[in-house]
Parts: sequence; structure tokens; C-alpha cells
Amino acid sequence: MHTVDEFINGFMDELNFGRGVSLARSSRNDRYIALSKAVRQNLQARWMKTLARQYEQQAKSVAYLSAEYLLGRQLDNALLATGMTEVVEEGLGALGLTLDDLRGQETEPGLGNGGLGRLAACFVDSLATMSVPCIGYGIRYEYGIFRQEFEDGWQVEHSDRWLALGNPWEFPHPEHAVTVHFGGSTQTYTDENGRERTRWLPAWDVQGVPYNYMVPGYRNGRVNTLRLWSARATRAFDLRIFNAGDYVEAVRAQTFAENISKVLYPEDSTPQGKELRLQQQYFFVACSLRDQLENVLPKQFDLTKLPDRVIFQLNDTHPVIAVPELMRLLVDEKGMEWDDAWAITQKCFAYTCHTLLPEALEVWSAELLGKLLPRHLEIIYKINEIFLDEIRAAYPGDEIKLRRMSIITDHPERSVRMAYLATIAGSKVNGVAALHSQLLRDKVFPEFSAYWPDKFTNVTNGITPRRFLRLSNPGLSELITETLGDEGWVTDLDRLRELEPHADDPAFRERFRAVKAANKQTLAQVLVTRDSITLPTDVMYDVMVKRLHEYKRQTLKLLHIVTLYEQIISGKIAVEDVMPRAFLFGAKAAPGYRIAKEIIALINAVGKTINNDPQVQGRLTVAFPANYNVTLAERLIPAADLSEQISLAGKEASGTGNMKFALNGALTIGTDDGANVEIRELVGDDNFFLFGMLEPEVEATIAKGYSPVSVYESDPQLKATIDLIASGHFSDGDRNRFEPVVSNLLGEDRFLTLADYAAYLEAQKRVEAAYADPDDWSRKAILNVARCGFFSSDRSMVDYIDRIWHTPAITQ
Ligand code: DL6
Repeated sequence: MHTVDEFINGFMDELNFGRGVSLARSSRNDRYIALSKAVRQNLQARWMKTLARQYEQQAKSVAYLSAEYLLGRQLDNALLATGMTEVVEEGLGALGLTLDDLRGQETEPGLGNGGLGRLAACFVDSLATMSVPCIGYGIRYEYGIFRQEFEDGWQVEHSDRWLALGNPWEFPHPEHAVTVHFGGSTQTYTDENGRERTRWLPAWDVQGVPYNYMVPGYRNGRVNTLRLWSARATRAFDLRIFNAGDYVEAVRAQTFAENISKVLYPEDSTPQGKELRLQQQYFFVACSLRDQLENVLPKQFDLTKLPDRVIFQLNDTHPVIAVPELMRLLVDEKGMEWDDAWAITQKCFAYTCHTLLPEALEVWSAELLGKLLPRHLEIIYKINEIFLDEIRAAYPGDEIKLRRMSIITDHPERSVRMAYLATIAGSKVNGVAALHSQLLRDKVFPEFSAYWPDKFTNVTNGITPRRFLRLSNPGLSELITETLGDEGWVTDLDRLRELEPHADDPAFRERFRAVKAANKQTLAQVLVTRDSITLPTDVMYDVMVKRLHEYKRQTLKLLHIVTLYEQIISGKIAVEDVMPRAFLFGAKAAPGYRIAKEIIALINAVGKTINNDPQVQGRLTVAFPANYNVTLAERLIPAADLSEQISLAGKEASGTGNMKFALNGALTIGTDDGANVEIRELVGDDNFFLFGMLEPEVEATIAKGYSPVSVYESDPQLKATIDLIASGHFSDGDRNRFEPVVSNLLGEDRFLTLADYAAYLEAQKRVEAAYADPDDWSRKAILNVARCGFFSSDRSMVDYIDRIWHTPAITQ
């Protein structure tokens, strides 16, 4: 389907025969689905070929186990990968349609909460582009991340019905459904060779139906697979009960089973100890392991060779229950000896940790685990017992070490530390940025890293340049291609270095500025139609988009805004002396995270007051479009001048938004945290606004006994700012309305927002001074773009392959 006529024929066939409608009577959804199916046809032959080559070459593949994939819209990505955009635009034009209109019909699959899920999507994109065999495994949540709305400034969550109008990008295969068991008990028995064995006698089961998605490589003829599992009842309903008229009871089992893949847990860093979540985790890894052993590998495959064919990458602790599941399959079902099975298992898994917050390291109560997965709990106990024997031998008499390293902890209740299980089982453990990996070694897993120094490694995160530059920033992409002479940079992002000399060329800077200005216009247009928000387009765009979490410190950004406002209304500074800025926020709070929701309400209240105050109009604007998602990110990031990466040092594992902004020519104001450290090293101190305490200073401040109220009392501007919030100025005089945020800041301030306030304000002054020279600002921004090639997820993949996976690309 390479010509316009071929496309038109394919599209009309899909519309007439696939949807059963004429063009004249078709809805926009009909047309979108027909278009997507016409486009996907172009990928299907490549998909089959990729799988065939992989099979022939007996290639080792990555099985990426992730509870989240925050994919973003599929249509544009498929068009980009196939190079069909122009043909499609022309073909649709001939039919009186526009691609712009139809792409707006797609609901993005929001199957992730934030960075972790988006990272998984970037990684599978890169592996496909690099021809490396990979299958992504996850859950086909019927409802993805909630749709956020604001009511009177407060976040309200609505279910995300992303499948309601049909999904042209998935291929269901109910005939390959896998049965997953739960509950019951275990039994020991003697096998025919006289060996004592254990079997699991489960109490109930569900089926996992695979839905395949294509993951197209960028113009390389490869298409990898993302396989998401949907839960289905083993028996749809009980006909006898149904016939007796109790319709609710008749489908109870179905409802119960299907709940497993019903909804994505709306949590980012704080896992909820919910039984359903553990069911989800086991459900998808059990399906995936069975799929590998029974469908992907050849029949009669010698399982001792498993590590030569697959590496299961554990994306955080969510899939770690796969470790005892593989042991169960090998020992109980395939009859292997424990030691042989363990040797295989240890080579087949690797673990990525994505956090530094202790509360985000999953711990399951042994009681719950034993109730749901009794055999797995036994296996975990045995893994632990053997491991502790090894530690006992290595450190005789050191009981404290044993307790510290045990997978099982007894406080506050008997529980299983999933991160420890992953560390013990995994061939490698990696953090996601240099600083993060160091802190993991030193603070989170010190005993383990001392015992197994070679097990710990770093792979700094990355982002796909296809979606986050080539697709989302067409203006900058064109400028880069024209300047570099070809499009090779899309798969070789280090080539952006060739832009460096152009940073000193005034004509280039002028064009670069024009791209940024056009991106602001586009964003402003989007926000008018999407959110009825009006933005000035000739001001600095200062953007903070990420999940709402106290450690990310959206309140620090807010204190800066309120400070500027307070200084104007109190007459400390003349409004003309304030640099005009639009502050843009995007953030969802976990529904149960009370203080995060209070912060959202406060941002909205401050925004409302400032936007309606004639004293500051045209100078300060606050915009907080609801429901920040990948689609909105693709518009916001290219328009940004300033990227806010202001977490407390030592708390953000990496961040990936920080990379997207820098790659799109925004300058960062940031702390020395996560991947900010590497961004600053690469772009240079002069092109990055660093502020705030370093991680050791944070530790020292806390150790000394941090008192936020003393900071407040000793800084008159900070006091005036917080007092303005407390006075009810942003809440129609209601002093109680934001009391929880104020007292949280003054009474606790867990993430030292007030301690970094003065430094942040000073850094913002440096930002203002730099922005006052547009030409020099552009030079800095261009250098950010030129020096951020390192943050391509293609580079992350090279690092994973070299350091952990050892999975070569397929050939031909
Ligand atoms: O590694 C991807 C992403 C990092 O960029 C963020 O810094 C980090 O906060 C996030 N981690 C999580 C942890 N969730 N759990 N569990 O989302 O990972």
C-alpha cells in the first residue's frame, strides 16, 4: 500500500466491508477505525516476517514484564514508522477528509500511571527499532488511568472508557487463553521415582486471553509484539442459577474473574496492599511465563537452555511473583530438581528498581500471599532459607545481617519483601540513573551490594526520539533534518551534536526561536479547544508536568508564583518589573492521596485569583489543564521554555520528563536529583539552572532536626507568601480552606520545600536574567538539544543489552 490509490482502496474496503458503511453515512469513529485498520495492514506482513526470522534464528529475546505501558496514541506512531503520513494525508484529502480530524478521534491507551509505564513504552519502541527481539507482557486494563476533571478546582476522577468505541490496534486471541489458578492448598506426594514432591491444589481459576499489539520499528521493516492479558471467567455463568431467575448470582463468578483486569491501580509510588492487586500481578506473569514456555519456545524445548532464549526483565517489583512461579513450573510441573531450576531461574531474571521511597518497595503480607498463592509462599520460604544459609556461612554469627537480608520480615507483620526476592533471584539489579543506582547500592540494598558487588549496575533511562521529538515537534525536527542534511538522527540521536556549531549562528537561532514560537501558538490553540484556557503566546512558558507527589514539590513552584504575586500586590515590586510568564501545570494525584489533592485545589485557586486580578494581567498567568496525559505532553513539551525538575535531592529515581524537555529545547531549573545530574553534566552548568541542597546536605539537615517553622519565621518573604495563602486570599476569605497544606508545610514539610525556597527564588532570578537576552537563551536551548542525544531510549537499550540481557539483533 504505497500509492495514494492503494491507500484509498484499502481505506474504502475497511470502511465498506469492515465497518459496513458508505463514506457518506460513516461516523468519524467509523472513519478513524477504517483508517487505522488500513494503516495497520501495512505493518502486518512485517510483523509475521519479524516473528519468522526470530524463530528461524532461535534468537534470545527480552520478555519485558511490566504492569504498566503508557503507550500514547497509536495512529501517528504507525504512520511515522511506515512513512505513510503523506500518502494518507493525500488520500484522505481526495475523499474530502483530513488526517488531523481523524487522529483526534483516538483515545490514548492510558495503561500506566506515569514515568514507569511511559518508560516501558519507550523501551519497546526502541527494541523494535533496533531489531532486537522483545515481547512486552502486561495487562489489558479495561479502564486505564482515571480521567481527571476539576470541579471547583478539586480533582474528580472518572473512569477511562478507552475501549468504548472499539480498538483497531489490538488482535484478540481467545483460542490461546491460558488458565491461571489461585487459592487452595498444597500437598506432598511421592513420585514414581520415589522422590518427594509437592503439588498445588488450587481452589479457583480464571482465564487470561491474550490481546496482541504491534510495536513497529522505525522504518526498518520490524514489528515486535506487546501481549496484554485480559481476565475472563472460566465458566461465563451458571445456567442452572440463571434459569432459576437469580441473574446476579448467575454471573457472580464472571464479574469476580473479570475484575482482575478491570482497572489500573491509580497509584504511583505508594502501593496499596490490596488483594486484587496481587491477583493482577500473579495473573499477568503466570499467563506470560506459560506463554513463553508453551507457545513461544519450540515444542519439546530443552528447558536447561532457557537462559539462552529469554531474559525476563522485572519492571519494578510488580511482576516479581514471576520468580516463584518459574520455580513452580520447573520443579512441580516439569519435574526438575530444585538446584537445577534455581540455576536457570537466576539466569532468566533481571530486576529494575525505580524508586528510592521506602513505601514504594512492595511488601506483601505472608498471610495474604499464602491465601492466594500457597505454593508460591512455600517456594519463597525455601528460596529464603537456602539464601540465609549462604549468608550465615559468609558472615558467621551475624544475626543482624541475616535479619536485614531476609526476604521475610516479621515487622510489623510477617511479610515478603519483593524487592529482596527480586535482588536474590535476579542476575542483575539496576537503578535508572547514575545517582539513583549509587543510592540503591549505598542506602536501599547496602548488604546485598556488599555481598554481590557485580550484581548491581546502572542503566540511565531514556526516551524515544520518535514520539518525543520527530512526531511531537515537527518544526524542530525539520530544522534539525535540514541542518544535518538527513534524518539519520531519528535513530542515531548522538548526531544532534552536529547542531552545536549552529548555536553560535544568529540566523539559526532566529529559526529555532520561530519554531518555539509556533509551538506555543499550537499549544495555545489546543488549550482553547480542549480546556477553554486562554494563554498569552509572547511570554515565557514555565512548565511543571508530572504526577502530583509531595517529593516532586509542586508546592515549591506554587510558592514561587505566590511570591511574585505577593510582591506585586504589596507594592514591593512594580508589575512592569516582573518578567511575563505563563506557568503551566499538569498533574494527577492518586485518588486516595489527600494532601496531593489539596495541593491541586490550591494551585487551581491561586491560578483563578491571579488570572482574574487586573493588577497582574498579561504578566502572570497560571494554567492547569486537567487530565494531563501523553497526548497533551506531546503538545506541552515542545512549547516549553523552562522545565521544572525540582524534587528534593535523593528522591526522584530518574525522571524522564526532564529529558523530554531538554531534548525539545527547554532549559531546566532543577535540583541535583535523578537524571538531572546527568543532564546538567552533558548540557553544561551554563545551560542549566541548578539550585538546592545536595543529597548529603538533605541527610544532614534532617539529622540536625529540621524545623520548617524556623525557616518560615526567619525569612520575611517566605512568611509573607505563606501568610497570604493562610489569610484566605485565594479562598474567598476562607482561612480554613487551605489550612491542611499550610500546616503540612509548617508542621512537617517532609520534603524540605521551605529549606530550598530561598535557593529556588535565587535560581529563578537567574532564569529571568537569562531570558531577558533572547538570543543567548536560544543559544543555551540549542545546546540543550544538541547535547541530549545520550537520553535516547535506544542508548538505554544498548546499555541493557551490554550489561544485562545479551540479546543481539536479528538479521535479514
Ligand atoms: O524509571 C521510570 C520512572 C522514573 O523516571 C521516576 O523517577 C520514578 O519515580 C518512577 N518510579 C515509579 C515507582 N513506582 N513504583 N513502584 O513510578 O520510575
